[in-house]
Formats: sequence, C-alpha cells, structure tokens
Amino acid sequence: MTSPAKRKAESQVETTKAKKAKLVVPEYHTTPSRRDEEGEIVWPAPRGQIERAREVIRECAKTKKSTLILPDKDADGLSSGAILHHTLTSLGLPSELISVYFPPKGSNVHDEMTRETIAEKSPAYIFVLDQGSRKSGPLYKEAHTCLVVDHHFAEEGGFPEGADYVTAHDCPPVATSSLLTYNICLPLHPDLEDKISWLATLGTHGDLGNSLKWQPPFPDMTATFKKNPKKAINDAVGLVNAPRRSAAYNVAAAWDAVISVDGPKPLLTNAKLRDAQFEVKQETEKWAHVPPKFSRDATIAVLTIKSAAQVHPVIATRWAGFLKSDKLEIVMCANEGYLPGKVNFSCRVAKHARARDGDQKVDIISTLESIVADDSDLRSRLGESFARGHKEASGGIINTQEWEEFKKLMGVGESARRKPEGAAKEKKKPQANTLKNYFVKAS
Ligand SMILES: [Mn+2]
Repeated sequence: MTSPAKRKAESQVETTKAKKAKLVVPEYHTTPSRRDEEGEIVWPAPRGQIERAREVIRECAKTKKSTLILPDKDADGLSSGAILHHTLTSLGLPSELISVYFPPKGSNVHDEMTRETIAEKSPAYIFVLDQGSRKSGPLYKEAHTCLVVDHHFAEEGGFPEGADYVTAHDCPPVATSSLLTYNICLPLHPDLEDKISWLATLGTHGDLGNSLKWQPPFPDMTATFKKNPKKAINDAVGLVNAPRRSAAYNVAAAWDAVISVDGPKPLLTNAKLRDAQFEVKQETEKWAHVPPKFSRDATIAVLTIKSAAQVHPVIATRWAGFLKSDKLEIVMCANEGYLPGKVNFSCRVAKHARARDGDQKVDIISTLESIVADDSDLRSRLGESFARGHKEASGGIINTQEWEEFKKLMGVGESARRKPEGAAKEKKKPQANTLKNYFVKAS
C-alpha cells in the first residue's frame, strides 16, 4: 500500500494555554462493535470469512504445493506474513514450498509486474496480506487458491477476481491485519501461541500505536507482554519499519529479521535494521521543518519535500499532531524525490479535527476525490494509485504533471493567510510569528 494506516490509538487529552475545553478522543477499543442477529459481537471479521480463511490455510498445508505469500512491507504486513508462515509450517507445510515476495520500490501487488512474478512462481496457493483491497482481475491466470487478509477500506467486491477474502474493515474497532491473521491462525495448532502472539502485538502496535489498550474486543495479551516487554515490542516496530522507508527499500532484510526470531529482543541489535533506522531518522530531521502551505479554504496543509527515503508519512503524521487551526482538517506531505517523475503523498487528519463525528467526521479519501470531482479528465489521469488507504490515513502516487494540477485545484498558497502580492516573490521563509500561531504547546 502506498499509505499504510497509522491511526494512532493514543488517548489524547490536551489542554491549551487558553484553557479551552479539554479534547478527549475516545480510546480505540471503545468504538461500538457490529452485532449479529443474536446480538453477538462480530469481531475481528465476519465469522464466515474467518472460517473460510482457516479452511484455506489447513488445505494449503495439507496439499503441500507451491505457496506464495505477499505481505505488506510494514510491521503489520510483515507480522501477518510471519504469523501465516509459522502457521503453515507448524501444520506441516515444508518451508521450501513457501516463497515470499515483495514488489520493488514504487510498485505494489496490484501491478502487472507482480502478476508476472506470480506467473513465474506458479503457486497453487497465494496469500495477500495487509495490501489494501482493490477490485481487479485474477492475480494469476492458472488454477490456484487465493486468500486476501486485510483491514483497509474496500469498495463493493474490491478484491481480485476469484479470491477468497477476510477483512476486518467492517467490524469496528478495526483490527490490524496481523491481529486478524493471529485470530484466524491461533486455534489451528497448539504450538502457535508462543510463536505468533508477540507478532500480533508487533504488527498491531505498528498500525495502531503504542498506547493501544488491549481491552475487549481486543484479546488479553498480558502473558505476551510479560514475556516480551512493551518497550521491546515498540522499539522493534521502529526497526522493522525502517528498511522500507530507507532509500534502498530493503524490505527483504526486515522480513528475514522478523521470520528468524522468536521475540522482539534480537531485532533490537540487528545491524541492517539499525542502519536503515539511522538513515531514515537523519532524513526525517532534514525535512521535518519545511513550512506548510495552505489550501484556498485553509482546510488542507501541504508540506513539500524531496527525499529518496519514504519519510512523507512520518512528516505528515508529525505535523498533524501539532498544527493548530480551527479550519484545518488534513495535513498532507508531498514527496517530490521518492520516485523519478512522481509525487508520493501522505495525508493525515489534523489532531484538532479527529474528534469530529457524524457528518463532520473527516474522510480523507472522499475529500481528495471531491477536489477533482468536477474534472473527470484529471481524475482519470490521477489513476488508481490516488487516494488509497484509509479514510483517516490516505495518500497516493501521481505524476508530477497531475500533482501540479491537483495543487492548483486545492488552491495551495491561496488561502487567506497568503502574503500580499508584493511579498510573493521573496524567497519564502517560515515566518516565526505566523507559524507559531499553528502550534499547540506540548502539554
Ligand atoms: Mn495494516
């Protein structure tokens, strides 16, 4: 996915100096659940989907044929992949029969390139984990069984043709892919508890943040955290997420690390992970202070950077946490240096707009779509990789030309805060006094 979910489950109690009313964002686990006809909570996914997923996994292990796992590249995706890998081998599938594939930088599982790779490997079973869901033709033309495990927004029938799927997206509080995979796999073999529980916490903290309360409907992970302290899990999240953000995009190194250990501790000293993390930290610092520009209506803040590293999501998340303005809804970081000729962008909901409810709730995907709703030509040129991901954390990859047009439609730099014409030609530098007005003093 171009924009992995990073919907932090932090409890946000904040006070401003002006003694405004306290803003309390409810704990993630308290989101009301869906219930079936008997009043039973449906979580983390519809029961029929979970049972079908178990059936496919059992059948795959028994059939002992070539199996391909396509996990997403972040902590949640890699953990989902490792959970499934451990499950299949515990059930007797020889590891030689399992291959794992990561599309190179700039491509994704929905690309033609991935289809060619799949065809070369000619798998009997394909597992697509945490990749985001989109409607497409079959991933592979020959006879095969495909299972999609996901938690991203999916349009009606938004899965590859012929694939079975299990998705957490419609069962709030939306579980991570790793937690869903854990829930599916855990009952399949008695050895799994030890092997996969820590991975479920690794992936879940990766997507939902460190402060998630493991309260119902989330499973009780007390024993897991006793054995694998939260600090180690959380530090491991940062390390595992580093290679896919580095310029070299060495996702395989993160996978090799995660699949070869039985807990988070050895990850903390892994040299490849630490080097990648160092590089990404340097790059983030380098770009973390570019001043934002605002859309015409001041609802979107845009930060423009130029980095070969995938630091745009981190920078968007950071600024979303401290930009302060009543009108502001979305913080967008656009990276003009990640891929040649392309702009990769990430959007996050501004902290102050996160508590909105009902009609007022910020939906990034629909906001982005509404900006181009009247320009069908531009919309079609923006392509399928525009406005992907979650309502709360979306993004895309678009060509530079379309980015310029999209920026014009947003009216970036045309907000009321714009400097007068005369000053427009000056080299734009952040004005300390103006900028300060957007910051919330850390409490
Ligand atoms: Mn995920």
